[in-house]
Amino acid sequence: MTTSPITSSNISRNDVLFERAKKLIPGGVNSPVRAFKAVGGTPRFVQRAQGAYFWDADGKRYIDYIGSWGPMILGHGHPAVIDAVQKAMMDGFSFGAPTEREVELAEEIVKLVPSIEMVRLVSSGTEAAMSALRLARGATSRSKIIKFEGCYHGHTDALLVKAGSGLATFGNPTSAGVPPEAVQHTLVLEYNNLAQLEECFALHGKELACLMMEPICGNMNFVRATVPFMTRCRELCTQYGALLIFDEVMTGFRVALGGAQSLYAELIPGFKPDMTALGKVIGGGMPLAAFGGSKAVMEMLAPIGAVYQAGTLSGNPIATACGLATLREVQKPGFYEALGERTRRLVTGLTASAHKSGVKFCGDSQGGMFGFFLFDELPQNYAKVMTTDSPAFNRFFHAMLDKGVYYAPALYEAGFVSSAHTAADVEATVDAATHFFAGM
Ligand code: HOZ
Repeated sequence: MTTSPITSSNISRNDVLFERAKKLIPGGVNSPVRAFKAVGGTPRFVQRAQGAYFWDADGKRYIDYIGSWGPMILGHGHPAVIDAVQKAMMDGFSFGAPTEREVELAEEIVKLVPSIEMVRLVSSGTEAAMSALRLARGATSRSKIIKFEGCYHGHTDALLVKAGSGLATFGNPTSAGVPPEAVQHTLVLEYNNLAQLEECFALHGKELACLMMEPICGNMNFVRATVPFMTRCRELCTQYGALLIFDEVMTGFRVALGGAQSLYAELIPGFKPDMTALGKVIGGGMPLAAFGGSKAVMEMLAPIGAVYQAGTLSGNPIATACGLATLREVQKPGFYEALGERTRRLVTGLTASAHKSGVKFCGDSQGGMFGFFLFDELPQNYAKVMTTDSPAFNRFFHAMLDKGVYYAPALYEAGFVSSAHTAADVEATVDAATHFFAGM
């Protein structure tokens, strides 16, 4: 590894690296939200990570509430995962031919997510959502799609409109470079707005290939679809022959073993989506994602069906080993109960501490995923999330960063707790926030 010359010990190595990076990599980062553009300051360059922590280029330790934006549900460097990856690595990196591990991972996914009868492995959440969309269009021979404002489904052209996550942070309703033709079939509705949903189906229902949604939206911080809204999404899709696609890239194996769909199935009798996009946790930190659904729909994919989809690194042997080891750990008894309890304690602790200082604050969590807002009550849609006092959020972010607590550097992103986070980590986080709230 080459090191930059540092002439004074006062110069942060994060700053040095950021300057170097900016000369070569647009914005100095390989994914925009990492750049700290919304919150200001210098991104932390990660040197190494273990358990619930990572250390930056200056050797400072942080309690990590991003966990690679979701995948690290076991924390960093879990021994069972390291072992599986090391063994897989010795057998070869990539073959471009099928392996037994892909079959094993498919078996695990099908076992854990009842709506999925068949699955295809891909390399990123963007690819999973893009492929699910193409398959839905192929399966229905229709073009129009519904997406919701604030939901982010990766950076496929047709879905890159009024999206949350990095796009929201940069204040763009949609990206430059997306031709109007690419989004002409994309109907964008307000999340949790029943009247708009009814009206849209009444007008376009018979032309709709699918409705794609994040059931718990982690790209406008943390906003749940209400049960009546979800019920109507399902009913209307069934009535008009459109496919209901759940983007569970964030929520899959994160909010519950069966994903967010298992939670809605507990509340809505017989509920299941038609297709699901998965990512993050199923790769355990390696580039792996998937999309799946009923056998009838999935068999429309090449090489059996007419919908083309492919990838050189799809089902990569090391990534599948990492994902399999991760999925085996999360199935251990009590895993989600303990994770959910720890995450709840974080959110209730922060809320109580803010309220003690008279600061408006509310939060929500499910399993190991959480969000919080500087509001009195939880928002239900993107327009409300957009009214957040972002300078106050940014001050909170930096105060926490100084104290070694790493939250997402953007108010539109959910946070993640891993099984490696201890009660002491949560307590230290709440203590750090208490100081900030007291001075607010
Ligand atoms: N799209 C991710 C946040 N929702 C960001 C991924 C990254 O920057 O690593």
